[in-house]
Amino acid sequence: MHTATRPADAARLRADYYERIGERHMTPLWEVLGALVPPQPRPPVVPHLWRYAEVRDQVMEAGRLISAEEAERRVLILENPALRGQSCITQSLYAGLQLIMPGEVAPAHRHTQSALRLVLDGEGAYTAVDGERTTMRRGDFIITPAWTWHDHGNLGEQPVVWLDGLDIPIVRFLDAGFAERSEQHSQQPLRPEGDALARYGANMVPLDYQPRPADPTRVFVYPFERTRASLVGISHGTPDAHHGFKLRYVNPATGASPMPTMGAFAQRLPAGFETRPVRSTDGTVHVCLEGGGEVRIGETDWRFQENDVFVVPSWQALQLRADRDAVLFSFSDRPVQQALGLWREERL
Ligand code: GTQ
Repeated sequence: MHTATRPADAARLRADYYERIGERHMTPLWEVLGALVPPQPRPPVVPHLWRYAEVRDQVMEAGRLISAEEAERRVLILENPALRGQSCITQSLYAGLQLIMPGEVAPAHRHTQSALRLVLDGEGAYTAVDGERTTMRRGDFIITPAWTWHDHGNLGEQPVVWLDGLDIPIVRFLDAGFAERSEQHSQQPLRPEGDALARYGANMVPLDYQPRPADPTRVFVYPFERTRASLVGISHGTPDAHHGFKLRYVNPATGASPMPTMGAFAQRLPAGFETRPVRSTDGTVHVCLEGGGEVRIGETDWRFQENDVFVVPSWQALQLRADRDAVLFSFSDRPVQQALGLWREERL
């Protein structure tokens, strides 16, 4: 005869069972399935905005506490408030503010992590990538693809600060990180400044250059002057309701993102323009380069101005309003998601 198990007994039986299978390093899927396969993204990440005017003094203070030499890279990591201690701004992206003082060198090294820089404050610094230097000017977007040698230096008289964006969490997740320091403290220039841009960044490439689809671009600087001119050049007619006037940076030889793991974007919002809410699966870091306004992420509103950095978690609606003509830079893991067939966007 069938006897119904009382709920309390059932719970005890299960708890006992979980404990016994646990001893063999097994656990029941049915307790976690909803969290493992959620109906839509539920990132642990929270939206956040770092006001440059509020953090600048503390960034400069690092310049008195440690040298670039000793630090190797003198950077304040922008940690997502919900992921403290994990050195990341979203689950897949790292961001930080790097400072280099006049006369300093951040020594040459290379790693399998890809890096991008967005120059924010000060003049006179350079980044060298595989033997070529580029002078860092405000708004310039500079890349150091995986395994390229890079060092930074400051030949000017002002402290220079830029935003670093790296795919550190992706490489960590994949356990695919390698790094090494160069014997050359500061790379000996092999080519004059501007060589890569002339060869690969002027709608032409060398005759025998045949990049593979996922190769990073040899163009390692996208000067802000050019980006800005393009944004102004497309600012006739009606802005896109969700994005304003927005372009994505590409590897000019392939049309793919400049580096395989991170995509980057520049957008212009005319004064008074308000975007309609849009959400996408790529959590995104934004930087205000010009102007200012208001940003709404999910339910939170912030005012932003020049050099402020904010992070939008996956699948949270983003809405922007410009008080003054605004130019924003942003980056995300979109190319990874697109390569895997995962990327989605919803225009609300
Ligand atoms: O400039 O090479 O923010 O290696 C973190 C790791 C910057 C860099 C970072 C790095 C760098």
